[in-house]
Amino acid sequence: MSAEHPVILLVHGPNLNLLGERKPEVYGTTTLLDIEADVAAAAGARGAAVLCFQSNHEGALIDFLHENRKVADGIVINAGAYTHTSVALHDAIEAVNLPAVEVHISNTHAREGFRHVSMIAPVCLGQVTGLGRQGYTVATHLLLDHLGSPAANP
Ligand code: CA2
Repeated sequence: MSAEHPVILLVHGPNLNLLGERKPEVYGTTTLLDIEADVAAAAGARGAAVLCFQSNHEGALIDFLHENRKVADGIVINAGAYTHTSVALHDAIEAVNLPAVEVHISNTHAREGFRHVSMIAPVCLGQVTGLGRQGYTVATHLLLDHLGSPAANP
């Protein structure tokens, strides 16, 4: 953990390992690896490092946050469907006491009613939803701005 070289946890929840394989009309053709590379590039240009993690299991996501709470400065998280259901993930984000930005590739507010509710939004700085792949870059910069990390040199 350091102000000069912050560490960001990039966390993905269930089914997001399959990005790019199906439902391009909703999630585009970007893969999870593409997204991880985008975030690493945006963070790297500002001297930050990224630890990436994806799981289809709620407890594994929580364990990852706990295990890395002392090395990390902030979180970018797309919790997938757990966004809408997981009180445990809400509590974990609160418990690790790190600033978090919630990301969704699709515009969850333009979809089914059950996707309009986020259990984790109250413990996040904010939500970036519906901006596709670019939302992650926006979220990364928002988080680094919040952490006081200097902008990249042009
Ligand atoms: O838009 C998002 O990023 C979501 O977090 C994606 C979640 C969904 O449950 C949220 O409501 C919004 C689902 C990810 C499912 O990923 C798939 C990947 C490939 C094929 C089908 C689904």
